[in-house]
Amino acid sequence: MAQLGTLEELPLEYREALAKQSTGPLWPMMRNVLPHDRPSAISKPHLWSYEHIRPLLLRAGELTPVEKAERRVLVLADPGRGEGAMQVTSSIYCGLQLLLPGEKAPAHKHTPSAARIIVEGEGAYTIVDGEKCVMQHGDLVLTPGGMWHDHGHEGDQPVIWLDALDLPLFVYLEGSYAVEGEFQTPRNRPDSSMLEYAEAGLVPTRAPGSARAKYPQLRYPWSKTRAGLEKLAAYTDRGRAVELDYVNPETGEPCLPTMGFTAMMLAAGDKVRAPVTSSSNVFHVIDGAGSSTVNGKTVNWKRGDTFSAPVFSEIDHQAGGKDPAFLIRIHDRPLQEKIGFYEERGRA
Ligand code: 1HN
Repeated sequence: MAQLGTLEELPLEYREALAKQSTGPLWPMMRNVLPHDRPSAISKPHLWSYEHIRPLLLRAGELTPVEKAERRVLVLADPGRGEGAMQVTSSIYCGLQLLLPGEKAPAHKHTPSAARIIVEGEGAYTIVDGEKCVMQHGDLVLTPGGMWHDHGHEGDQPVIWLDALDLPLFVYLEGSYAVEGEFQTPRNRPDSSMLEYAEAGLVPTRAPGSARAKYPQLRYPWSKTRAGLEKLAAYTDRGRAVELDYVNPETGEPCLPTMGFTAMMLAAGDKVRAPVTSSSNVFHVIDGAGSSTVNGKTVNWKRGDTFSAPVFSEIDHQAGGKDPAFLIRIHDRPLQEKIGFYEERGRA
């Protein structure tokens, strides 16, 4: 590659004249935005330990009533971006949210899309445009952009879940805002994962020309996901992760426009070498324990933990010795595919 000229090589008086016209030379900056062969990630891989964060979140429950927080969340901040970073990777925001028994978090809707993965506790629910989704351990519950959502808790122990949003993308686009509303009255029926989409491969019959809902399924119960992984694992070679993508059951498309969710199972003791992907990844541990090496840095993880891998990371996983491990991988492959860019590379 040609060695490009530097800023310092240019006469000061010329640089000042350029700045005065709000212009600048491309060539000294070009390699910063177009590095050779692969991007240089800003994000740093990191593990957020549930064991360590849980007591801090419960303390937030004592310090700040939900009325003063609207959403009582501890944000997972990418160490590559420093304190206060409202993102885990380039495009993904995550936070751990606490709702105490009897509490309600008021309705709002916003431009970014969100999904929640339930970490702990029973009895909470989210109402999404009138559909009441109960929240059980490992469930994925969607609140797509533009849809009203409020949370409530009818149980007797704290409930904690992981929020994932495409917020950084909307902030980047200067497109992020919310509208506040009233608590919703739920329709008196189970959510569609228990009715219309209770069985894979079957969808409700429809009259010709009648419209399909844009987001027909808002809750993906973990019990079904886990059963699906276990069945597939029985016929999957060792050394490969068993992975199932969360999709819109009517279209087969990713369940949200920009964020992808992939359930993973690692067989007990299995070592898995993941392909290098252009998507960034956030891994949340639903069950089991193990370790992963991301770009040479090893993290030991267990149930409730969350860890990140920037774009183009080299990732190896190993499940603990006696039980399989189950994780949900949050990524931005759907966004990257929409802009014609998603890429996977083999490993040496
Ligand atoms: C949001 O709406 C929720 O509805 C949680 O629970 C976290 C973080 C940033 C922006 C909106 C929720 C959020 C959020």
